[in-house]
Amino acid sequence: MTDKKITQGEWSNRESGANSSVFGGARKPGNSGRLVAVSNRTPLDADARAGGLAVALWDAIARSQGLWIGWSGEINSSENRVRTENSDGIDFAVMDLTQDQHKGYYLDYANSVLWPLFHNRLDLVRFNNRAFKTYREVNDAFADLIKIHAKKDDFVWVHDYHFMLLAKYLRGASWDGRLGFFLHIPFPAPEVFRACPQHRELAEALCHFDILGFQSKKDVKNFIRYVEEEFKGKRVMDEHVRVGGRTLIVRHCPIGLNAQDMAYTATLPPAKKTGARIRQALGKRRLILGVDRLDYSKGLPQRFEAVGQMFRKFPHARENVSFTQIAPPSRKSVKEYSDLRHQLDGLCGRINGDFAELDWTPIRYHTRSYEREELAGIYREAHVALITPLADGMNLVAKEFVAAQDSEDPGVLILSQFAGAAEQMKEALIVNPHDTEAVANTIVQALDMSLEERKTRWKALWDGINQQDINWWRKRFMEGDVVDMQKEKMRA
Ligand code: ADQ
Repeated sequence: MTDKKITQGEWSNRESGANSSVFGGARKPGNSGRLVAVSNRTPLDADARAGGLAVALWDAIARSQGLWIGWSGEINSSENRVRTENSDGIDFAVMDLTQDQHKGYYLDYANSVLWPLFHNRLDLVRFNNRAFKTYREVNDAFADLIKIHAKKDDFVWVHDYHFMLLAKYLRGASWDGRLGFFLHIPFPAPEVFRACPQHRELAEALCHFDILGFQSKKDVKNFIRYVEEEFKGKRVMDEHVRVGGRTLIVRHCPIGLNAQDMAYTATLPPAKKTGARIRQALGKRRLILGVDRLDYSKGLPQRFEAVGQMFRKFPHARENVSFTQIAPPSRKSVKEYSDLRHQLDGLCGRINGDFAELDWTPIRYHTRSYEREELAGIYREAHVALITPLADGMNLVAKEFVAAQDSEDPGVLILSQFAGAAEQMKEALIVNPHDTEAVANTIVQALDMSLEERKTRWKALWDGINQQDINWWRKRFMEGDVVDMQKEKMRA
């Protein structure tokens, strides 16, 4: 593959380029096309199949007879073997990665540079120019796969930080079809992003998409400020940014969940059975719950410290509550994750050592994963959910917890100000996860909250997540595209 590094000169030359319509001049009156999703993992993976993204996109892809493109999940020693198959009415085109690509693109660049950088953890970033070359190579290979399997009137919707360069490579190969990108994780402040040696190349590549969707208003602001400062971009309308001779839509588009389905699942027998088991184990005590993937962005050590402080400062709480944290390890091979695991084991041991009674364990910490039905039952049984990430694109657990509650006796959500969800879920008790004393006080406030206040807060939260659910999110992302298509149809 050719080295596609972009120099500042090349970028500014394009400012006077001819390709200047909102959709790069690609839109033809009345074009319909299919929906083509591109994501690192696809629902061909059993693990991803039940996830929100699969649910959100499945019907829309099936209706448009579209397809899903991504990594097969297989590591092949020498070649990018491509497999196509139809599963339940959806076509898939998935590609193996070679061992070197898996290491460079996925482990060393996506997971060890982009993930910590975008979650504000510069201290954990391992910048790696060699891995970036492999990241380029894999993006280029997926661009080729898209060119083979997608058609020019399709809408290609790319997901997440694994594929930030795709649009640039497609445009470079004269692809003028519609391209959208949704970032599931936060977009960092420009000052943090600039620490990355490849920041200009990554951001410039993003500007080749037609629509960029971000989880929070803060992410939108960060991105726009970056292109204004770095590329002399200009906001020309509410959502339109003119940069490098093109106009792109930059949209605030918070992801939701299938709220009705989660609410229903929480009332089914498997959820009830799980709830009954927890009740039996807790006896008269109430449950404070944390549910996360084991990740340093989720603020687990600070959360454990806050719970410890709560037991220290409010001795009466020791008789009334137990804290359960569910956090299955997600990236076992990465050192930072095993360090975190050790840190949590230590904290848990210390707090239990300090406060446990013969018949009571203050902190229970489970590293096993639970089925969706079981999780629904666990959420419904919890009196307080403690969701305190240090940085999080959205955090769907917060929304799932609310959806699973009994409207007559709902639990209380304590939510970090640094979760994207905090912009929407204002009726939660919002906390700064670094302020462990304030979090400890807020737990007690939640435990003492009257039924009336719990119901009022819950109702407002439920209305929000039910209205702005997963289908709302998908439609919102596609909105400009649809609106624009309609305008073009009317003009035709
Ligand atoms: P994640 O970081 O994985 O996703 P999150 O949104 O909290 O974070 O969870 C996604 C899903 O994983 C939820 O449906 C949840 O039920 C499930 N999950 C989390 N912990 C679990 C556990 N312990 N056991 C079983 N299931 C668990 C990224 C971004 C988020 C963004 C999502 C969606 O980091 O900020 O909300 O994408 O855009």
